[in-house]
Amino acid sequence: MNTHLRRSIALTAALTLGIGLAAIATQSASATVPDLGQHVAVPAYIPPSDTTSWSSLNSATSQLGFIVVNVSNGPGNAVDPAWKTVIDAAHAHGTKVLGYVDSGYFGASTPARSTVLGDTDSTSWTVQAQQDVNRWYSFYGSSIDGIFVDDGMNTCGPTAGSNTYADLYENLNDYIHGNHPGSLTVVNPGISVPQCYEDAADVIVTFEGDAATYLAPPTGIGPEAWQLNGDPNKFWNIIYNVTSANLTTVMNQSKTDNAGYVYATADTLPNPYDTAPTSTYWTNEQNASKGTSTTVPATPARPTADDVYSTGADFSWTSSSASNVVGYEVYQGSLHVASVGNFYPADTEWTPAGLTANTAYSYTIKARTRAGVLSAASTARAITTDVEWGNAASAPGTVTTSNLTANGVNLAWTASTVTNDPVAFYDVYENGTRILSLQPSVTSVHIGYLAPATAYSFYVVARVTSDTPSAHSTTASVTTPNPTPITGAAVTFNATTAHFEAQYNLTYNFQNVFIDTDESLSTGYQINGIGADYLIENGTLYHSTNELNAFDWTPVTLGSGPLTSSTGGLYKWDVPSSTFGSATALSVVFDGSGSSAEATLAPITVAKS
Ligand SMILES: [Ca+2]
Repeated sequence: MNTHLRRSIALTAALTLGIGLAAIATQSASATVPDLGQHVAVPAYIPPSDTTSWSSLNSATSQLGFIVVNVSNGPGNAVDPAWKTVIDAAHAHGTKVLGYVDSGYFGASTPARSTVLGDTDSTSWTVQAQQDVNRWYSFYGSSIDGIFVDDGMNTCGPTAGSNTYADLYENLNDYIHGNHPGSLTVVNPGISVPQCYEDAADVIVTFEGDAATYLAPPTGIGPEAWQLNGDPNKFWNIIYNVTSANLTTVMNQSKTDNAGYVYATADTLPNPYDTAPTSTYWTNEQNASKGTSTTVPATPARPTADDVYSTGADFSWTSSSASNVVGYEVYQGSLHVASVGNFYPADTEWTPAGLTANTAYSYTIKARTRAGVLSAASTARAITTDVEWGNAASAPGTVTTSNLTANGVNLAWTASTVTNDPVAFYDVYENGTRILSLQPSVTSVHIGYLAPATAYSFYVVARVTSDTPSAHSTTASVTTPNPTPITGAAVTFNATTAHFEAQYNLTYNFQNVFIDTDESLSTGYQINGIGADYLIENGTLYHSTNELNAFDWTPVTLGSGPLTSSTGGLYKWDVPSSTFGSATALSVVFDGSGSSAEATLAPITVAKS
């Protein structure tokens, strides 16, 4: 099986969080449509086998800004050759390709989301997200142009005045930019957010929903003032169920809402992102995203480096007073590294993330009009970052390991005791490679994505604010066990309940139960000799759409469940027998996929008792 159900981008309406209500703009303020030059950006959760959709994307004009790819709620467990083909082709076409990373709301939603290791705390989600970022670049290399962070929160913090949530996204954003210069980052709250999210990512998804909601947003859903007055390149709106007849209206609304990135699709729930627009619709969408004015803005002033330090510099430049200049593009040499809003009447300011000490860099900027026309490049500003001047911290204390499983281990250390300069990060090294950079308050982590039957060594380094590293901590070594992936699989089927359970001994993004209810291979999805008419994937039951052997499913609503528990990897599901109609026997295949190599058991057949 090489396709899976993709969770759609978070359907945030279901999220039980407060909505930032500050400064909701009225939709009627602008009668005429602004001349906004946009880019189309596509959540391309499209099976690589859908050559029609991929051909459409890979024939797009330069109006296509970026696409988001999602192998398995993230990068999967290894390079997928079919995905590599479409990712490489899109990148070669000039389209930026962003890898999907789940932030799980950093565990702060209700109910709390779990990492693949089963943790719900914000540090564990940070660890998994950083590891997922590393794996996208490790698997798909230079064809990855950035990272899409799903499941963004939409309040600044848990209480008024707290910025805890926004800071978690900002720290992840800095990790991505610092480790991958020039990468484009996106965060998806799916709804308008307060301005505390301004530095959470390069681009923020401030609407994800259907056309009807987009065109007549309920209170609290429409764009906030800082979006309407900000740099359009900061905002992406995603609208599904857009008919051909409605396309122009929706695209005009996105310009009125000042969204520099937009996606309209005729596709609908449950997964509006598993196809791409084609033919006339696609052409019309790209054309509608263009600006019309060709006025070239004045060349901006040369940026000033107000302060240069070992990991960065504070730049500023005189803002343009021209009302059509909405932002600037910043280049480090020939590499585009940022879009920055025009701060007029104040000076515009920008700070890069994670420069290397004692290294020469050169920066230029270009002004950008609302219609999307760029100026000539400014005179360059050359800098050389400072040397690592600070006092190194003492090495972190003894590293210990616990809770070793086939795919994970807990690592703990004691904080550096001598810190003449403040510690900025604890860096965790796995087999000599830095895999995590953590806030200085963190001294224990649950590391995932280990391979079974494999030797690992870990040490920790403290890095102070001037980037000077400490000596290594002691090294801890472990060898992971090699369990049978799925054990204890069992099915019971009586007049009232069908019960399924299995012990999953490896971590997976998807715990699957394929169920053939008519004992016919020629109905439903074929796997290991059964034709599955139903599928349980994690906490959801699906019915096959009955297209022969297609991986195409529709959710089935149950009164409760089907998942009743998953403690320690022992998954138990109950489904009312009436759901399966007149079935007299069930043939069942248990399966796990995603972050570990796929495991698929032989069918278990049980007659109704
Ligand atoms: Ca069947």
